[in-house]
Amino acid sequence: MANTSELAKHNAALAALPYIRPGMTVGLGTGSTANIFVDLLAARERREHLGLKCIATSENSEKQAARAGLRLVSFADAPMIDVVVDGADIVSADFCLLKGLGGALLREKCVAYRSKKFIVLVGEEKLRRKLEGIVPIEVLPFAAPAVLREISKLSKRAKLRTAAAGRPFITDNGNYIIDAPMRVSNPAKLEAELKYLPGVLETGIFTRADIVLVGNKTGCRTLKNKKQARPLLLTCSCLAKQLDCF
Ligand code: A5P
Repeated sequence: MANTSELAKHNAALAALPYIRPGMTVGLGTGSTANIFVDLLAARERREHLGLKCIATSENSEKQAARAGLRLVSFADAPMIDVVVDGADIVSADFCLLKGLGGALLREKCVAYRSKKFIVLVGEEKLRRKLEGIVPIEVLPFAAPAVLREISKLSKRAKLRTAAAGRPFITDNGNYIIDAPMRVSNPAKLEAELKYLPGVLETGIFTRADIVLVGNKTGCRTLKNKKQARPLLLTCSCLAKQLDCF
């Protein structure tokens, strides 16, 4: 018999399936909840032949999706991502997230921020009024000591993530991660300020989520963000018009 947390993950993943329609390009998240969604999606693809294209956010999710028979594409074949389904570590009341405890934050953000709809799967225990917790920050190994010194001014307990035998944890992109416990009062501002430090490649602060599916042991409730974020491609086209580019 599955425990409550597993049931909650399963129910959230199940609730994401109706958002997937034939021919869509689907971003596949990383982590234990996203894994459940990938298996459910693959089973539906086998049953219904939806002709989905999938873009993975980590080597793990790519391997899992390939094993399950989903068709994988890269950004070269996916000019627009219809929907991304991923987990999160913390979700605040204003639909901001902390992600990256699994170490895949950089590719996760590359995919999520380029999607038309970003769906997040969590259990009740991850909901908070304000964003607070470990902020993972992916950094270039060359600059890691400098970035750690700088980030330590914001978070005294910031430290380099380690793996086996105390060696630095290495991401799929060959980088390090600094884990910085913080209370984030202004997520958008902190996201931008951290990105301003040379050597910081990405932060686990996500300032967009369109739908949060909150699983529990008997079902799932849906939180909808009324503020619709625009995919980056549209934002860039508007910017180009304003700046009179091209
Ligand atoms: C991976 O880098 C993370 O962002 C995960 O999406 C997040 O840690 C949630 O993972 P679980 O679904 O395993 O809790």
